[in-house]
Amino acid sequence: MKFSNVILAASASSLVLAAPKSKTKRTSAFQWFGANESGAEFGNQNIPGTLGTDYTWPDTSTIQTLRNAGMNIFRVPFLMERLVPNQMTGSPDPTYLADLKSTVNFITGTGAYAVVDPHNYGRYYNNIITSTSDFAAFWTTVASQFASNPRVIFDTNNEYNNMDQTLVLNLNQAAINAIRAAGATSQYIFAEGNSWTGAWTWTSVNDNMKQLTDPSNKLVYEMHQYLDSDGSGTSDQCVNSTIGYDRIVSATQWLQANGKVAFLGEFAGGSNSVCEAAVTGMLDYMEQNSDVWLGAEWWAAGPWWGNYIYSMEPPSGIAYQNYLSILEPYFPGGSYSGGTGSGSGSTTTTATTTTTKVPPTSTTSSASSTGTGVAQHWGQCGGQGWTGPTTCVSPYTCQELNPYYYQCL
Ligand SMILES: *[C@@H]1O[C@H](CO)[C@@H](O)[C@H](O)[C@H]1NC(C)=O
Ligand SMILES: CC(=O)N[C@H]1CO[C@H](CO)[C@@H](O)[C@@H]1O
Repeated sequence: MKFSNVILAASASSLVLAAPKSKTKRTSAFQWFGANESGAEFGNQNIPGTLGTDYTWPDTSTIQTLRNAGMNIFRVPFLMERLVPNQMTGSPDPTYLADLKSTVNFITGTGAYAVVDPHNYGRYYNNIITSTSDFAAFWTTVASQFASNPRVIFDTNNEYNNMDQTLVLNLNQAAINAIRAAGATSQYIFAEGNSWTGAWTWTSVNDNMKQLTDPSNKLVYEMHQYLDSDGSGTSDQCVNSTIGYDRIVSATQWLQANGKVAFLGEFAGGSNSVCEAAVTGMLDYMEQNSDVWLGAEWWAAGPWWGNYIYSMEPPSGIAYQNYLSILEPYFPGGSYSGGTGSGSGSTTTTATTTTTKVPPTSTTSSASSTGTGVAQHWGQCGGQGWTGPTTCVSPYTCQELNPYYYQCL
């Protein structure tokens, strides 16, 4: 999402009641689930800008809170111009680099993955990056700093858009080659596509991205998907309760047809029942296709979000209050047990394990929950492959949201 598009929609009723915790305890099919940790990319009209005024770094204590809840991946956006000023072939700014490393090392020190995200939309000082060799030089610099940390993930760039399609392909390939040549051979690389890397337009825009090659075979396509009418992630209203599923089906089929895997690097929804159904419908469909979907990341946490409609920042972000308990069942390391009805997302279930699924061989499906009985409000109650309860606790009824997901509403 473009920061300039963000609507700080402070809702008068800012703390809507959290949805009851209702999902039954089960194992997530995802390898990763987490949040963007926004801050260091703020103030992009002020380069380099001043720490504490124009930008900030994520708060490690709130990252720890989300980590304790079971999240195991955090995306750290930053600006290329602040890290490597003046020219992409230049040297890193020592202070900004040290702060980036400190944030990344904190995250990976908890056992989670840190996504190093140049939040630049394929641009450097507002000009589209056209030199693959300069871009490769930038990635040589960055990757060499993190080459020895296996829990770092390199995200080539945030949301390429309005660029030549072959250029987007070539920039990604240049980044991959540079990262591997810098000695970072064990880490995952996330490649983003054109048109803001949207899942809903992936097949029509980014088909050529299947040509990317990675000598380490740890390439993951990062897609983003918002559920408001224009897909920009600027409204707390979702199109309808199935829009999450609707918008990722074609990309899912593309991944399967081409033997690729993906990560949903940005998604969110407003704190209301339509969006909650759309979000859970999308995530359930992704889990059922976990051969190609490795996980997802909420947009966004970060200390400066205030009343932002999607803020996942503990303790008072509206999404933290409303969505954490809804998302917890999808956390890979979590031991979510649900059912306490205690409301806000204050549950802390310490995650100590990390799965090690390697793409693209996983065939895990979460749709095989055993069990009979009655599903709770918001719980899944049907859908292709579902073997769990199909009746709902009174007064809720089981409603088909899509062929893969029926929910007690
Ligand atoms: C939701 O909106 C999408 C896009 O307009 C549409 O294709 C889909 O059928 C809608 N779903 C429902 C349940 O109305
Ligand atoms: C999922 C998510 O929140 N992604 C965001 C990560 O941070 C960048 C920088 O602000 C945003 O542009 C992304 O939308």
